[in-house]
Amino acid sequence: MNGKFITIEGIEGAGKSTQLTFIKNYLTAQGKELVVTREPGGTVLGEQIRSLLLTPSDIAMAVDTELLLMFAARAQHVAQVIKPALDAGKWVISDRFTDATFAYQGGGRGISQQRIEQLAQWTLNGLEPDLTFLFDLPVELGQQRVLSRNQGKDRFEQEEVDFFQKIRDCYLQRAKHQPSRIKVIDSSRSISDIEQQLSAILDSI
Ligand code: Z5A
Repeated sequence: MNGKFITIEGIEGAGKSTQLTFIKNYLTAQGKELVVTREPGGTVLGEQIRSLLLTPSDIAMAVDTELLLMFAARAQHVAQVIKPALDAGKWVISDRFTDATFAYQGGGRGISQQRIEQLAQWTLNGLEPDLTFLFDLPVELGQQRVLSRNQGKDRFEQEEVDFFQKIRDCYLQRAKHQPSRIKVIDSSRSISDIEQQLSAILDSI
């Protein structure tokens, strides 16, 4: 039997890492065999590409370069980690996947959704998450939460509020068009409220 593929999405500071731990513990307690991974990254090669993508640099990265690097990392991730795990009946939880490309490189950078769709068809061969949690909150609240962590900003985190607003809008638009797969979670609520909502959804799949 094939395993399930769950992805976690949202703007920065939405609480993905926080809730990833909850989801992992919840499913492990049910005896599911899990692979927990992330994008960009998830493989040795993918983590090297992640470093190229996230490290701030004086050299401006062309938007198409950014898009192709995301898909290069993803092609390796799917071939080496995601597909073999699902074929072996394991559950895969990925912190971000292709919805992030539609939101960040599409909504944020302005690349057409059609162009991204072409790359998705080429590299994914029909692979789609069974369930996606979209952690949603106002951009300013997400930024406040990230600031309170007191870490340096990566290349994306250096962008302005307007960039993240476009990303949030694009994510919500995708959720509106695919409501059975993409579940919107109101991340401005308390961690325990969110956990209750997540467990109810996880129990239903
Ligand atoms: N990217 C892209 O452009 N295209 C793509 O295709 C892909 C990715 C796959 C790396 O992502 C970057 O890659 C990302 C998009 C781009 N850039 N950005 N921005 P990442 O996922 O590694 O990085 P991130 O989005 O910046 O994650 P993050 O900042 O770590 O956010 P988070 O994981 O969602 O938040 P958190 O660490 O769980 O929570 C933030 C703080 O809030 C923390 O102190 C928590 O304790 C607190 N928190 C969490 N939930 C709550 C609630 N409910 N109440 C109060 N406080 C809370």
